[in-house]
Amino acid sequence: MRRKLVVGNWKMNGSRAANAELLAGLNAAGPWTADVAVCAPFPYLGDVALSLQGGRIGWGAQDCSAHESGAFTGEVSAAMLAEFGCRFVIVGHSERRALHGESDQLVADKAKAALAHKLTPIVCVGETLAEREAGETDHVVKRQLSAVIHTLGHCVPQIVVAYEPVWAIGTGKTATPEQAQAVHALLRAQLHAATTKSDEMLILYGGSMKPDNAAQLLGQADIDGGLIGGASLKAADFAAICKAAG
Ligand code: 3PY
Repeated sequence: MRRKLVVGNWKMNGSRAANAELLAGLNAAGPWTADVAVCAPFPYLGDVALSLQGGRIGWGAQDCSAHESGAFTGEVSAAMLAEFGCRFVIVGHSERRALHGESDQLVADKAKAALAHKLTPIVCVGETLAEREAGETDHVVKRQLSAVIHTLGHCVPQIVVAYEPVWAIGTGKTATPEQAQAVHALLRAQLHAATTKSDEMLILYGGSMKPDNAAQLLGQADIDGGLIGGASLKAADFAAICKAAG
């Protein structure tokens, strides 16, 4: 039985005051049966750690460098995130793939760097609308996950996968539970071919998951939780999704 995981992806939102209010709201709303975490922008990780330490909500970042240290202006290493108590780091979000040109191999290298510092990489995969309409969904997500599987080898069971159809991000559109389940089952089969532990691995759904569609999505056999964008910025909405996962 896989325990569900709900992770908030705050993206480039928030302020110290707004975050404090949001986290106070979440601390007051839990506990939930599901595991819960928030992934905050880098500068806020110290504040987030202070607000959440000793509690049941974990935290993480939204990206990390594939490098250990050195002349990489603007980059943040996995070792630095670990120093701030991060448990998770999102890698390969479609916004980074599209806006920062991140390749499948770079995403895989970031996942490897995260694991080297005992962080759990949440590896995002997903197709664009054009790819879906061209019937390429399976090929695209398998290609993205394949780079990670080949790079991580026997460490693959230590990652969390997130299926985030690009056409459902920031558009208000959501994959139907059946559409999402079909891709999750495909990803599970791919993991199964790579590791005997595929049944224990978490595959999250992301892309406009909200309180009113969470229960249906989370009720699917291979959907083990959510990576939540906009709805993670409101304590009541995020808490409702965490409750639906329980
Ligand atoms: C969204 O739901 O918009 C996301 O991108 C979650 O990562």
